[in-house]
Amino acid sequence: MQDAITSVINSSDVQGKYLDGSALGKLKAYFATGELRVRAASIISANAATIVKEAVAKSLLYSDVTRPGGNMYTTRRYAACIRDLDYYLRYATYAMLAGDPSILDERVLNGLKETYNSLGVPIGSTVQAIQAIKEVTASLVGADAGKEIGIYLDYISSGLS
Ligand SMILES: CCC1=C(C)/C(=C/C2=NC(=C\c3[nH]c(/C=C4\NC(=O)[C@H](C)[C@H]4CC)c(C)c3CCC(=O)O)/C(CCC(=O)O)=C2C)NC1=O
Repeated sequence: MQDAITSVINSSDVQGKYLDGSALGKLKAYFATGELRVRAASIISANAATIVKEAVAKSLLYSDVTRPGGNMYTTRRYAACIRDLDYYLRYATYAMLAGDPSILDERVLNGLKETYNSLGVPIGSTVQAIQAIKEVTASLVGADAGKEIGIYLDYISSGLS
């Protein structure tokens, strides 16, 4: 896992240089949004279960996936789906705090698409639910912080697609 600081320093070190203007700009932006991101993480952790529940109500409930024959049908599979969405929100929150998506590649997306395909988990519906999480979260944390967490929820969505 990397964060905004190690990522900028590593790439300067590879070139044997001090941080240049663009590297320093990245760090500046990271520090300037630090408080915003920490505050958002605290609101998200206090409301994670509600966020996931509302997102599911907005996107998946009463759709084909929850009906008999759907991939979320039966309590076990419904619970697996909720658990997956909770993983996405938690790891997106970690990535937002780090200011870097590498943790998502390493711990979430690695092999996920193949797992979903082999279990028949519909990726389109999953992406819809992740987008609903984005909306519900933004309405709780505010537009600016919503944009920050949105970057990493979108990263998961594109990684799955
Ligand atoms: C932290 C990293 C991590 C991730 C991301 C993860 C995902 C993950 N989700 C799984 C299953 C699953 N995932 C879903 C999810 C859904 N079905 C739907 O129709 C919805 C659209 C969607 C929810 C949005 C379901 C229903 C299963 C169970 C499928 C089955 O066993 O038939 C499985 C297979 C093993 C299991 O059932 O636990 C994995 C590995 N596991 C991990 O350790």
